[in-house]
Amino acid sequence: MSAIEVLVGDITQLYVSAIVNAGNTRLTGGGGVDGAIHAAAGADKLHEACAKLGGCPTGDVRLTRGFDLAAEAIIHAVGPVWQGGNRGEPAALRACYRKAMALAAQQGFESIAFSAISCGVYGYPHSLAVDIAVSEVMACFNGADQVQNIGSVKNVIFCCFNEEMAHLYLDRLEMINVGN
Ligand code: AR6
Repeated sequence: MSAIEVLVGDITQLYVSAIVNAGNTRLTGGGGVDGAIHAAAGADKLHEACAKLGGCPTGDVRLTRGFDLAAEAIIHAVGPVWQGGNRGEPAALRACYRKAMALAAQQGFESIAFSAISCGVYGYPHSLAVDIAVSEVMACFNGADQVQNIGSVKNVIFCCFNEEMAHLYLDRLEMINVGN
């Protein structure tokens, strides 16, 4: 049985196999959730691990250990900067979710918690980003065409920093349930 949950809280505190960071192409750390994850994981250790990866293109993901986090691993996703929606932003954001799920399955992870990639300083409209997040994860669970099988992944958490964001996820999930 697989499950999707929506939580309000600090992603750095979650006991899961992997948390998904919203990073930048240099993987150098920054503000927002990225800064919080670096601080909680141990900034020096995580910086060193990220430096070895040589960056990550937009729409892609990279893996590091979780170091001092409760989470075993960190999947660093690089979401798009919102530029109006016609510069490949939806495809790049979809790719982040799809690749994070595929990487989690490949690693044999059971639980994965996503931050709201691109929904902070990168300015992605929240409801559009939530649509993509939910539909990509659902497609993975449903084994839709061209979407990697989720294998070991049993539990997906959408970790939100506030109630408003959580409601967007819950509304979207409810719409899907009603439609089925
Ligand atoms: N736990 C869960 N969610 C959080 C936390 C936390 N501790 N802190 C913030 N959020 P952002 P982006 C939410 O700006 O838009 C960085 O500098 C936040 O409320 O962190 O992808 C990177 O280095 C928002 O909903 O990521 C990049 O340069 C969501 O996390 C750039 O920001 C993502 O907001 C990436 O920007």
